[in-house]
Amino acid sequence: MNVSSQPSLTLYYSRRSCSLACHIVLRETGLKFGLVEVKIRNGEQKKPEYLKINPLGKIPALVIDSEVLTETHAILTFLGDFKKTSNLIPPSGSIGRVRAHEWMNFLSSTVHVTFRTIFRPYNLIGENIPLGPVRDFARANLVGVMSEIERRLSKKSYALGDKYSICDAYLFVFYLWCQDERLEMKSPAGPAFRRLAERVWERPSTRAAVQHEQIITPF
Ligand SMILES: N[C@@H](CCC(=O)N[C@@H](CS)C(=O)NCC(=O)O)C(=O)O
Repeated sequence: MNVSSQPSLTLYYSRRSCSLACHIVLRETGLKFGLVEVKIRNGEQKKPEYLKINPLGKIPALVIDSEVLTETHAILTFLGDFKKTSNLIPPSGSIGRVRAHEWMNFLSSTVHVTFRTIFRPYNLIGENIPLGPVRDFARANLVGVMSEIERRLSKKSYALGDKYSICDAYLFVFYLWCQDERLEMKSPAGPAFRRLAERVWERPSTRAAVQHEQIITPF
C-alpha cells in the first residue's frame, strides 16, 4: 500500500472497545483523522452499512484512503510505522520489533478472547449451552492471564522496556476492562499493570481519546 504523508484516515470505533487502542495511537501520531462511532450495543456492527466496511462485523476498522485495514494488531503496526518520528514501534529487524508483535498477538489472541468469553460467551458457543460455567471457566483463565501480564511487566516501565510503544496503548484498554462489573470480581490487574496504566493515563493522547469516548476511568 502506498500512502501519502497525510492519507485520509477514518477510524470506525466503538466506545471503550479494543478500538480505543487505535484511537489513542492515532492521536499519538499527530495525523489528522476522522472518527465514526459504531454502537455495538445496538448491533450496528452487523448492519449492512458497516458490513460494507468490515464484512466480519468487528470493530475496529481503519479506512486509509481507499483501503480498509482491520485487526487491532495490524492497525497499530501500521500507525506505529507510519509516523516514525514518534517512535511508537521499534524498527523492522530488531528484537524490540518482534517483542512488540509478541505482545500484540498475545493481547488479541489470548487476553481479548478471555475477556470476550466472560462478556459475550454466546458469541462463542451460541445461546443453547448454559453460559454460567463458561463464564466461570474464563474468569479462572483471566486470573492466569493477568499473572502472565504481571510477570512480563515486572521490572519494566513499559511493555517493551523503558519507552512507550503501541503495546502500552493496547494494554491500557485491558486495564480498563479489568474494572468491568461483568467480571464479578475485584480488578484482577496486579500492581505492575496498574503502574503501566497510570503512565499511559498521563499521556495527553490517552486523556483526549478517553474524554472523547466518555469513558469513566479508575484514575
Ligand atoms: N481480532 C479482532 C477482534 C475485534 C473484536 O472482537 N472487536 C469487538 C469489540 S472489542 C467487536 O467488534 N465486537 C462486536 C461483535 O463481536 O459483534 C481485533 O483484534 O481487532
